[in-house]
Amino acid sequence: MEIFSLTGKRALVTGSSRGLGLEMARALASAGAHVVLNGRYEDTLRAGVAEIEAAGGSASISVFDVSDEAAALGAMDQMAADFGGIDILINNAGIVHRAELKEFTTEDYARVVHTNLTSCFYMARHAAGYMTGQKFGRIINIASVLSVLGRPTVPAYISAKAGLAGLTRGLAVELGPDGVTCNAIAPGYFATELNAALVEDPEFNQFVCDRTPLGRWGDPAELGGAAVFLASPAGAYVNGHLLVIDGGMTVKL
Ligand code: GCO
Repeated sequence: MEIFSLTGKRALVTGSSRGLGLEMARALASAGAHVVLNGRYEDTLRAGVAEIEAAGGSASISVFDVSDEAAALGAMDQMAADFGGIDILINNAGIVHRAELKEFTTEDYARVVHTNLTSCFYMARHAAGYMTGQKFGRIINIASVLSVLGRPTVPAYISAKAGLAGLTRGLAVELGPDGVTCNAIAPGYFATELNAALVEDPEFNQFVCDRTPLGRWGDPAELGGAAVFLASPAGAYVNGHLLVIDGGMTVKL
């Protein structure tokens, strides 16, 4: 459908060798975008490209660690040089560290905030340079239900994701006048590798199923449509929004 078409668009999805990132990359490619997959390991990225190409899509790889600013910005310059610009940036790469507060070190806190929040800031700042020049751009930050909720053992993750919701608003108002929108997607509990330990924990698994009105974990593929919507003409007037995709978890008392 035309309003959901991404034909001709060039997208970078960070952390897209697996999980939510790979599913969003797949969805953007099926809507017609050329998608640059990013991660730290070339082999897994190549496998992702092969899957996308087998489905008739267009994709390539860019190997870098988002926590390395120089490498990340250099890779973005390379992408812009290779494809003539950058239209869509999905800041998806993220890590989690779980520990009781008394054992949670300042180094671990800083590492999570750097990867999950600060890297999104400099990726967006650099992408915005290309996007404002062409008067078109879509920045999509992958936040979390933990942008607005809390739970024990993940204080750095919560801080970073709450900050990302704020960063989204800041960028939305600053870049809007130049035709660039910035929105966030806040996933609930999805059965990804990042959450493998939680899925395998019978008590946590039960908690997620009881707490979620739909009664189950999210399937990573269920995030793709939202990414396409926000990047496509259908989402042209959506700016600064936090789109919660959580099976109803955050509206349940
Ligand atoms: C956790 C999880 C979360 C999820 C997700 C929740 O420990 O609670 O790892 O961080 O990944 O972001 O929506």
